[in-house]
Amino acid sequence: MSFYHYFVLFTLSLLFVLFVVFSLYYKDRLRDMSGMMLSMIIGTNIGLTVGVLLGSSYQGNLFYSTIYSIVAGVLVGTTCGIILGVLPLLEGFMGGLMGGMMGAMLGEMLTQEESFMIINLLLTLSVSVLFLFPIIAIPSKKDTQLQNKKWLIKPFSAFLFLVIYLIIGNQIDKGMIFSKSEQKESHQLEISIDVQPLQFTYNPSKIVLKKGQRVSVTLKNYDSIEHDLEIKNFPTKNEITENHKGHSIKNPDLHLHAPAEEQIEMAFTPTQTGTYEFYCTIPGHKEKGMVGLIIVS
Ligand SMILES: [Cu+2]
Repeated sequence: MSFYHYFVLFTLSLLFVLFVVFSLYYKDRLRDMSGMMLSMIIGTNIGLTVGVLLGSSYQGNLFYSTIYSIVAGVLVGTTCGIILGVLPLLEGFMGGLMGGMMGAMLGEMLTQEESFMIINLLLTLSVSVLFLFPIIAIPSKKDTQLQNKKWLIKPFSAFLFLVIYLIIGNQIDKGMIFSKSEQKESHQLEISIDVQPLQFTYNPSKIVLKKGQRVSVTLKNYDSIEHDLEIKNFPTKNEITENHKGHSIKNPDLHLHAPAEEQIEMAFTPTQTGTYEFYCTIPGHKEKGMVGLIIVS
């Protein structure tokens, strides 16, 4: 989860509290239809926002993003509905259900960047709903007094505050993502394995890697015949983990093939701890000593 996720979740929680407070404050002055509309918009909007957020962050896991966003939408929608009446309750429930489903599907189809834009839009909509409460409520004596005062400045400053709030939320996140990717780059491990002429050994033959740390392995073949390096059942992140150079091998998990007096490089990220054996697949080479160990800790 990036900072932006926390920012959005914090904003949503804050909105949830505000929706409840507003519902309690205005419940006696809202007609059934008004309450239905409000809880429907609130449920749908929250469901959509959480759905887009989760759908884009957990791509390929539509089931969980759908369930979680429905729960969020239904929770917020029905809570406001309970306060406002039976029909608003049903409307809030259905709104949350539909918003969660649609949001998760939409998020699944979007990249993170695109989803952030949609989320900002949905957050703006959710905040706007807060202003709907006083607008559609039956006016009280206190309100008519208030409306005569600088009514224009209030929505304008609220809008300005919202825009600045969202921009800050986005900017801080961009800064965080940038520094994170820089860290990742500099933390890549570089390992080089030599094969000297007529030696039939890997140098070094024991390599220690860290789980989750990207590593770049270079196989340097100084011999006048070809050599390779293969590891069976080696769990890595889905990156290119084969470098055949015209060599055909049945689905190895990791394969590096270096023709005579050439070197070959490959980067991957080990995903499981354990000890793995690597060896040369050229007939006879393993037996002559072309074996080594990779320890992932
Ligand atoms: Cu070999």
